[in-house]
Amino acid sequence: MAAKKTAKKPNISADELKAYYKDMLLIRRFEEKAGQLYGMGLIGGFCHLYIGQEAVVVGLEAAAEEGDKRITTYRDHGHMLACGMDPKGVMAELTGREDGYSRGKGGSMHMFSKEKHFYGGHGIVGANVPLGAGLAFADKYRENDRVTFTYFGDGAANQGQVYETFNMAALWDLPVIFVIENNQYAMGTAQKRSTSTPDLYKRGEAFGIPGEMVDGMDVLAVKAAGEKAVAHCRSGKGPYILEIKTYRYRGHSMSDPAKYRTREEVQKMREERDPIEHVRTMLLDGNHASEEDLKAIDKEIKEIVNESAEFAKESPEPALEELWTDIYADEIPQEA
Ligand SMILES: Cc1ncc(C[n+]2csc(CCOP(=O)(O)OP(=O)(O)O)c2C)c(N)n1
Ligand SMILES: [Mg+2]
Repeated sequence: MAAKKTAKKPNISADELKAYYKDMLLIRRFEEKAGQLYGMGLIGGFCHLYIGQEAVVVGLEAAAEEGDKRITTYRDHGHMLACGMDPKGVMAELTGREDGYSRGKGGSMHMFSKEKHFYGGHGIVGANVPLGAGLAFADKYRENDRVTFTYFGDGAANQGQVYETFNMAALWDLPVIFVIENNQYAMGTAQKRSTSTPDLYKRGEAFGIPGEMVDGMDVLAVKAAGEKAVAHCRSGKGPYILEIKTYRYRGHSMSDPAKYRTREEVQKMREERDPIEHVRTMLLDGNHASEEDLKAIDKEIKEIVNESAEFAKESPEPALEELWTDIYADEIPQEA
């Protein structure tokens, strides 16, 4: 089976490029705002920011089609925004308010959207991987041509349940893309300290699952690799692995003192590999947008984010009776 490195860059229109710029900027500014609200005590509990990794989810969403599914870990705000969930509902959930996606009872790691085929938001490392294969199994069973994007980290990639899932997904040719977001750290542990064979895209070889390594700081490279993986899955050839090399700028969660890496390491990444700056430069150098155009986009995004924060602050906390709702399903769920 093929295990090739980095995809070729496709031709792209100015409008598309601007759309990716916008989508990545929305995630960046939203996460910065979430960090601020956390500092002010308006967000409690766990909160894992996605800053630095924006090109991964924006590139893959560009390769997805209506009806495709996604499931991810606790580092999930970017995934929700990229698949079109409302920033107001996400921010209201982060702040534990009634208008949040889980009515204020789920918080950062537990949001879902049936409408956008977003299946969470999971706090247990690795646990969403078999669930993702299960979603793909349902689609195979129903004989539609949907694909499931199952995201997990480099740390999760060392878990046993991942390989049990690979086996079944390959055995049954499930239409699932295993997206390993390799941000090079699992909490405070660098990948080289925890992983015997660092090329995670090769981890499917024993099961006959093809894999590819992708530059996760380049949204176009991610999109191209995503399109290839989607075509593979949709044509009935079974699962595909994308190891997407990326980097998180912030700590593992809001309570991370970040003593396991130097400031210089983070600074170097920000200065030399930032995925948003990369697209910004392409837009300006290619004369696809002026400084003024980009300023207007920045303003628009800032307004969306500020509105989401205001909305969240004004939304009430859930009523006490809500403690007793959403515990058991009232009816047997039917086809999604
Ligand atoms: C089963 C389990 N073990 C341990 C933890 C604690 N934990 C939370 S995140 C994490 C690191 C996971 O790292 P990685 O898979 O690389 O994802 P990243 O946080 O980098 O996105 C650990 C060990 C957990 N939530 N679940
Ligand atoms: Mg990681």
